[in-house]
Amino acid sequence: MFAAFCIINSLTAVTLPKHPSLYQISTRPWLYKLSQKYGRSITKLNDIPDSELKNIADQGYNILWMMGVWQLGPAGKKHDLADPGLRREFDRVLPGWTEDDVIGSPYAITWYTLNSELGVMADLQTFRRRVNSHGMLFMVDLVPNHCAIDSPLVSRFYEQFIHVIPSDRKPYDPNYYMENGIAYGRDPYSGSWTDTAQYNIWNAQMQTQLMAFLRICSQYSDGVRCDMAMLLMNKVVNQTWGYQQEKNGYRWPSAEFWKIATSTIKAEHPGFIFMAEVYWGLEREMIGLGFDYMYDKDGLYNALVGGNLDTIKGYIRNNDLAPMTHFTENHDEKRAIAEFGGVERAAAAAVVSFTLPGMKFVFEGQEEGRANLLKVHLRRAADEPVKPAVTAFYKKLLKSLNHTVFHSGTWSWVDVQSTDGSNWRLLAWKWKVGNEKRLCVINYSDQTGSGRIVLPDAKEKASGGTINITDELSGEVYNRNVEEVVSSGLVVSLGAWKSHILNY
Ligand SMILES: *[C@@H]1O[C@H](CO)[C@@H](O)[C@H](O)[C@H]1NC(C)=O
Ligand SMILES: *[C@@H]1O[C@H](CO)[C@@H](O)[C@H](O)[C@H]1NC(C)=O
Ligand SMILES: *[C@@H]1O[C@H](CO)[C@@H](O)[C@H](O)[C@H]1NC(C)=O
Ligand SMILES: CC(=O)N[C@H]1CO[C@H](CO)[C@@H](O)[C@@H]1O
Repeated sequence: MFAAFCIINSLTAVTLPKHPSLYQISTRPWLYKLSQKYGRSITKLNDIPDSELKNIADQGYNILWMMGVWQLGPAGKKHDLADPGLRREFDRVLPGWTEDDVIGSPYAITWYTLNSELGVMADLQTFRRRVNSHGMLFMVDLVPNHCAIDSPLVSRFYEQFIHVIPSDRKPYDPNYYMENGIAYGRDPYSGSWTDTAQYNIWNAQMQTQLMAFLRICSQYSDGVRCDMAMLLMNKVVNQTWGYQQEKNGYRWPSAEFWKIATSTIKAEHPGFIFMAEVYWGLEREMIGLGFDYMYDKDGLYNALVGGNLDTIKGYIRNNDLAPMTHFTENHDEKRAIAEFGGVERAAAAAVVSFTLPGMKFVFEGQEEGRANLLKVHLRRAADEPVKPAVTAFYKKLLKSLNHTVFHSGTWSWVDVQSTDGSNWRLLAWKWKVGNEKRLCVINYSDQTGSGRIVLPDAKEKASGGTINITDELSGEVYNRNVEEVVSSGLVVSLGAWKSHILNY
């Protein structure tokens, strides 16, 4: 969709490859973790040691998404402490939690100014330049559907929010409305998010306000991750709030907000990245609205969680995956090890997800094998040891992925032929750029799978009738007869949930 480009604002020109890698950090919990690690208080962006940023960059990431940098109000934390459902969840995920552990959801933003715990706006600019100086782009959040209930917008601009209709009488339904009649944020399928107030994107002043927030993001970062982006599509607004809109005299707008917003910002900041959190099969419609990357949850993630190989193969073969962002975990999902039921299967899911076209998306802690949930309302997850086997696996995987062939090469599906009838268990594809080739084979099943893979381009690096094929995940080298590999094929056999990334 776009070739490598330069970000004009950054001190160092940063180029983004076609298939980039993104690292997500939950900012305040990460600072808490760093404080423990260094044995001193690290609460400001300015306090973050440069070695930490260098270490992330060295692993090959192109984008650093610092989740939760914007200003919050006291109402969020107060809400979390008062909510019996949340308190029960805190008991479950963080036994022995204290009030200090509750930090308020970063998705209940009062204003787009740096969270005062983290510093002042100038520090955000400095931090962005530090991230850029390590060769990474800097991404922040835009929460376009709602703000915190204690945002100054709520008390000043009633009409910019979805609110009660003229025939409603006090007290308003507390499941949907604040006392003043403004609706809590929600999507068409869930209950209200009672720490937030629902924007009315069909109100012209609200559109102007949201553009102003987006412009702040575009002046202080290189891209935004747009929370629940599809909630602003006119058809979704009508699905959720059609009744209120009609009774309050709002008409379905002729244009989509995102279409205007993305084109305006991209004209001002060429190369600015829009990433959408999006579900419900609406992913591809976001492309037309100007988004560069879409969450691949309903497609790949759910297929991998489900585990049906026909579904997985069908999805991979029948869709253009380049505009999608692939993850096995993020702050909204369980940790991969918990969701996929173990280290082995989570590793197989990671190899599948990160060797496909599109963006590779890793959540901080994943590469340490964390299994305990880090809830957005809390500053820490329950303690658990780092899993050395997972750390070693990610070290090898990230090293292998940190190559032009995966970032800018050409991807193609590869057929696995039968040797003993178990070839259906294996997924295979390859990447190629110039003479660099990688064959990825994943046994995404719970039993050994074998098959033959014909590699017509294996002769390029052969000598003396043989070729060395190196598995970048295990380090093992297979010396094979090249004629055989080219004609009848390379025989591969993988144990349950095992993978190869073969360099040949
Ligand atoms: C929009 O919502 C209203 C109220 O629920 C409904 O009557 C109308 O049919 C919806 N419009 C469309 C095009 O779906
Ligand atoms: C990733 O590639 C960069 C640039 O080639 C290099 O500096 C860095 O050490 C690599 N990291 C790993 C883990 O291989
Ligand atoms: C394969 O690796 C071995 C051991 O490093 C080396 O001696 C041999 O020349 C290599 N063969 C090819 C075809 O590269
Ligand atoms: C190449 C490879 O990984 N082979 C493995 C195939 O699966 C069997 C059974 O789990 C293992 O013993 C092999 O090492």
